[in-house]
Amino acid sequence: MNINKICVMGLGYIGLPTACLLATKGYKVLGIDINETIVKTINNGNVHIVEPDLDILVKSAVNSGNLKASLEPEEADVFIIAVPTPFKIHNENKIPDLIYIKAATNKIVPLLKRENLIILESTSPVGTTEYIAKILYEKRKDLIRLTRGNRFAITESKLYISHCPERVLPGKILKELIDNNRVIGGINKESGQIARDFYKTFVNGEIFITDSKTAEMCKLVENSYRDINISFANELSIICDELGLNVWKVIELANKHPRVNILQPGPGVGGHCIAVDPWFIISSSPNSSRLVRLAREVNDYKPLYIFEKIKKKAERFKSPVIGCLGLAYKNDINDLRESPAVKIVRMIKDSNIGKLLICEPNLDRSNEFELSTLDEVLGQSDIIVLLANHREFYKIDKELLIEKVIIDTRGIWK
Ligand code: SAJ
Repeated sequence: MNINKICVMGLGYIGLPTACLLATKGYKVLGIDINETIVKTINNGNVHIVEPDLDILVKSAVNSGNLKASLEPEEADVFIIAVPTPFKIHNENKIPDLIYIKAATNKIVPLLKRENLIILESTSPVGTTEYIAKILYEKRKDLIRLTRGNRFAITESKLYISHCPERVLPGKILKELIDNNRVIGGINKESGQIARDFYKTFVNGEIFITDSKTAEMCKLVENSYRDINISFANELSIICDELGLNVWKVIELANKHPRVNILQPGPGVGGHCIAVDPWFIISSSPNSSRLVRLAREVNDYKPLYIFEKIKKKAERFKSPVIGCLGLAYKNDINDLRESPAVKIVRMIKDSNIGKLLICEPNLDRSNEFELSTLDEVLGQSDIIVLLANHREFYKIDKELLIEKVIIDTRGIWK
């Protein structure tokens, strides 16, 4: 299959780096986003995301003429869908919301031609790739045929449709896009093979082909695995507090065992992946996913636990100043999605337990909170709460922390 032009639907944390990488490989790439400001920013060679080296890559991709952003897709050889898959609340349960996937699919429907390759990169509940195929079947019977009846089976497809879940770690996206192994799930054998040939042109990692449902489940399992392991570390931190032990030391020593590798406790689990994706497993198998749900509950409880700790310390002061370091969901990024730090800061703000100061070096400003400099926070606070282990905070002179109450949720001053 001869591939020249690629449309990337969604220019977020996955879509934008992917679009840039493909542009630098010589493909003509059109990146699509529903946000006009994002489209303009990218066409000016700028970025709306903090990610190491992404700014340089966007600039060179745009300058080369191979990357353009637009609100509307055009005909292409490959369509990559990299839009968000949030959850919504339904009868008090968190269920996947496929609204953006549906919208992106509907947008490309009239543009599709024979032999187009459609790739879903968004993390999705099991069955979503087939759901896309069904939407296409309903609107483009000239390109795709299904068997009659309820059972889904493609009898003939002039399109190749595959799921290739993204696996990159925010903070290391550009490296991991190239080096990570990939799992590709086709709706049929040819779809998997054609998608693999395409990924081989820009991925150094190994590529494994399977069916689309297995690939979807595989991605959900990866993030649930991490969620469950972090929840163990978070639970240990609460137990060690009760026993008066240093959890960081306990974990460090336990990890000296050749088969033990406990992760790090923190203020909770944030980001748009690990805090969200396990719910896609829970919603499809609610009675059987007890451990997956419990891990979510343990991790979701941690911000409240930290807030209670701050509140207790604040009671010692007449009019305490509480300085919070970090708002992002993890180190050295500006992503606030599902951030436990934001939840904790909101609780402090709403409770009036003291004056709140916040430093987030990766943000110029926040719409919700007033931000202070690191010097202001260190100079004025009685209580310092370390919420994100940003590189700037490791450089803090420890002398400045003497005589302050320290709540270090990340263990950088252990
Ligand atoms: N965290 C801890 N303790 C740890 C590790 C992480 O508290 O020991 C917290 C972080 O502070 C953060 C959250 O967990 O709040 C998630 O951070 P992360 O670095 O573990 O992962 P993400 O969400 O940035 O990216 C994950 C990755 N998945 C896995 O490692 C299995 C990435 O490879 C995925 O591509 C990404 O989700 C995604 O997009 O799904």
